[in-house]
Amino acid sequence: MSNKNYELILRNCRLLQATHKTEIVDIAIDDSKIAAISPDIPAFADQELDLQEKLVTPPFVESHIHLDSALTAGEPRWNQSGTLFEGIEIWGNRKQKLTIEDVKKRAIEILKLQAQKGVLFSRTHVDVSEPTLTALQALLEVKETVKNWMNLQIVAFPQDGIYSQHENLPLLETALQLGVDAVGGIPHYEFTREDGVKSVHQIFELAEKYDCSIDIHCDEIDDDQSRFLEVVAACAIRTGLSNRVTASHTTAFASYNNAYAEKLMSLLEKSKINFIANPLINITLQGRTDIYPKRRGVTRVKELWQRGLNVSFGHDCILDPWYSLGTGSMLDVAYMGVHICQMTGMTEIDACYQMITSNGARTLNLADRYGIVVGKPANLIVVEADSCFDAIRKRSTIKYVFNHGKLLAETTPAKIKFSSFG
Ligand code: 17E
Ligand code: FE2
Repeated sequence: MSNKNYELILRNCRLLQATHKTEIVDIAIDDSKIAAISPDIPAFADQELDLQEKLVTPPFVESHIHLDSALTAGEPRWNQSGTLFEGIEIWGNRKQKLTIEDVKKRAIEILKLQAQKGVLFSRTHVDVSEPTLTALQALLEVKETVKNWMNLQIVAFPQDGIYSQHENLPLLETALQLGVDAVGGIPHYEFTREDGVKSVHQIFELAEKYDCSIDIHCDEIDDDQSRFLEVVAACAIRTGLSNRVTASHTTAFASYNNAYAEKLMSLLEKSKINFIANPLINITLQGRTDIYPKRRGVTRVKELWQRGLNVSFGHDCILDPWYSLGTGSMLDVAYMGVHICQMTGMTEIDACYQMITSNGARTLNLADRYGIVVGKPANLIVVEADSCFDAIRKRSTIKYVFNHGKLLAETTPAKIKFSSFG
């Protein structure tokens, strides 16, 4: 018997091995890191917890959210058409009333909601086509405030387009100087196709100048002629920035003809960029100009995944002008993804779990700090399930959230008591 004394040992954890398989192990935690993983750790700990063979995985990664607009649904009015464009118009109105306190309060409320549901890494877009940069200043403060329990990345997102007004480009550059993690864009919303292409080149120049990642809202429209993804992929290949580049949404990819889609896929494979689909929002915002048949409007998730490209799922919105629902639960996101991407096979459902965990971590470039591996920070979640399939099917409760070896949140599953069937 070893005389080693750990701070904490989690006994009987169901840990993921290769796809489908799990094994029961003990996990020892010391000095906020994972100190040992073994079927039976013969040691003492200051504290031990028997997890009774529940699923233990790395935390969820929320790879795409807009915290600045979260919790503003209905202000000043509801989105009647349900389109992206009406959402942008309503937000254009609401954002004139932003204050630092208003943004901070809503953002922290959402981050707490996420943390409680097992998210410890989150990437938010923040609108920087607003002359005071209030939302950005607030979120930079929030990032600092939450840093001990939430790893927050910020993308400077020019919601109104880079070239729609003269001041937008300088505003974007000021945002980068203030220190963000990534630069964003919205090429399909620029006035012309030429402006859209130019905006992508501009974004790459800025990323190189400020040494940051790229995460572009790309082709978020049902227009089969919206083809900025190929420009993003080509720029990624030419600059070599590949794994720091992400194309979010790419909903038009679902409308491209298959001959073009096939050619594009080969380019994407060369580019090795990351993709983020937002199933809850894509199914809601897209298809609005269709009568019947109505498009699903989600990008070719299954095909990208089959080609070995990195795809993650994001929530995108929680109660905002684009989406009046949202719970913060990544299992809800994956559940919708399984359905609208038709990823209902057993390995496909497991892949959808990866799309809310390790694939998101890859997009956010978290390799040094993500995963249940000896030596890494002890960030993990305990799920009331015995497989990833089970977790998504039941959208299980996240029983414990461990952050750097400390219990951050605990949720007790609802108890149901029948009185009588008589
Ligand atoms: N802005 C945008 O351009 N697209 C979205 N899906 C959201 C905001 C939520
Ligand atoms: Fe978005």
